[in-house]
Amino acid sequence: MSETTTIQVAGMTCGHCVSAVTEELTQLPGVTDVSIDLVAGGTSPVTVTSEQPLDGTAVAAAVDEAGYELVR
Ligand code: 9UX
Repeated sequence: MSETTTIQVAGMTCGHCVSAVTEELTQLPGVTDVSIDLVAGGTSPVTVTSEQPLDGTAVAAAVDEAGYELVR
């Protein structure tokens, strides 16, 4: 089974930002794909595909670690 979770992340403005968030989220247990639709300078939807439901606290920590803001 795979789960998809879409979160909103603010503060990304370029491809390097996207890479940073992707790398952090990819390290979470069971994550198989991260897809980011960059809205430069705005709030970007981030879709995470995982083999099991994500731990919201871990997701928030990963986004924070990358240096961006989880909006929801
Ligand atoms: Mo370049 Mo993206 O400083 O923050 S990594 S704009």
